[in-house]
Amino acid sequence: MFKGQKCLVIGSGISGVGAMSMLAHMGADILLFDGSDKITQEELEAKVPRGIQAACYVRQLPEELLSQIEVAVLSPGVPTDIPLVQELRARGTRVIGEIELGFLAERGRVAAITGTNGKTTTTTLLGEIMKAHLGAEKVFVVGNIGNPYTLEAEKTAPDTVTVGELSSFQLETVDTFRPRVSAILNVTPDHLNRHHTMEAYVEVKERIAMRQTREDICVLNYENACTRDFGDRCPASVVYFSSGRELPDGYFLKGEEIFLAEGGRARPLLNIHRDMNLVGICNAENVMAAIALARGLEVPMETILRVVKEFHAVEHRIEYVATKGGVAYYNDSKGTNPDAAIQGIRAMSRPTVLIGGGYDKESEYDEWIESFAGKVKWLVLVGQTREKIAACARAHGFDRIRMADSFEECMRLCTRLAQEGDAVLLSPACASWGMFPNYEVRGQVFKEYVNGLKE
Ligand code: UMA
Repeated sequence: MFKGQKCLVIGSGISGVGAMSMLAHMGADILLFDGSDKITQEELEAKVPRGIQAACYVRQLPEELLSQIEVAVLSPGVPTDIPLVQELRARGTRVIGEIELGFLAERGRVAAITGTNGKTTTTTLLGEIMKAHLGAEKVFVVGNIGNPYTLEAEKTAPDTVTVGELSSFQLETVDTFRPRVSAILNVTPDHLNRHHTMEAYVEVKERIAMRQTREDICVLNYENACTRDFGDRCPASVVYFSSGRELPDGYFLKGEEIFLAEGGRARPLLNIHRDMNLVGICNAENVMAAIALARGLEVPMETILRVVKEFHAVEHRIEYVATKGGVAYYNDSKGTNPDAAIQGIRAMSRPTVLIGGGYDKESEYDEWIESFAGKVKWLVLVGQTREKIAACARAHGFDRIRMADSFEECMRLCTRLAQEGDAVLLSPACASWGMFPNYEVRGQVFKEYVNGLKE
């Protein structure tokens, strides 16, 4: 496959690097393109992994080359409607995403997880369960979590399992991708600047199950209208989970207990307070999804529950940092959209000073503001979206707002506003871009500041 073919890799981030490595092993003739107006020819050439030959093109691809390209591999961050991609498609060139390329080399079973929120926690937890069951060397955790599929796919074998966190960006360009088990945890408005409409965003998420059949399993959230409705048209066998009602079949949360129901008979599996180190209903949902996925991969329930009980929060997701001067600090930098940030607020049990704002993804903030419900004492805003959020908050009658010009000023304000017994929560409802390279760095800066505070 691809031997001797001219393959164009678009994007020189970690996905592009993974794609180049895999294509090189396949004997492809590689071209690397990056459209960034900040990158130089030398910088792009330096991105090509050692030992690999690739012709590099910055910003402009020579017209005469376009007709020679046989396959184009897109990085997730590259929108599928940019002129270059449209032009290639118009010429009949095969355009695939980096995930699809990885799948072409897959020899084992695949578990794929998507959803607006909860993906990383569920993926990490399922990865841990599979490692406990099969041994760490037989499990690959890949995708949006930060590890390109194409760097691992060639190591797979019939007895390995690949656990993939897939974003909507990645699902846009899958084609033959068929996971043995999949999950759509929830779909709420996000990335509308890329997908334009909610309908398009939902459709893209559903592509995770597009090639599945009744022999495969798709785990869906009964409490999310989008995923519940998808159950009726999903080609896979559906397993539902619910945090809001008892189900005759599937997993549900009742009081503090998670139950497994089969044919109308339910048995308790674990207590979300006693047996879990994760906080919030959203995490009970993530745990139910991970259990359902692991069961779909034939892991004994005993192993699953043992791992769930030992599992701790993923970094940057409602992560407790420290208590300083009686104030508890939580890092939820991964709260990059209003829905994720709502989960962050729900998980707080103290009066909260909330940090919001960042890159504008054209989100609406009304529901997030409404979820403050007496719990948020102060809203400290920073970044590109701060005026938009402030206007929305005032329209909802919330005016305990402070503005910060920098992240550091924002931290100083928070420590001044918070009193003993309060919480400070970084859960900004916006991406970090513009202020930080990614949410990880934003969370790291927050934690460093907190850890540097006096006791
Ligand atoms: N580029 C172009 N043309 C464009 C757009 C981008 O050439 O039109 C170039 C950029 O100049 C840059 C490169 O593409 O050089 C970047 O590619 P990329 O944005 O796909 O970044 P990668 O480093 O390959 O990382 C991607 C994911 N990034 C995005 O989806 C934006 C990572 O998810 C993922 O971890 C990684 O692949 C491995 O699978 C990050 C993310 O922010 C964490 N995801 C979003 C989210 O979680 O909300 C979806």
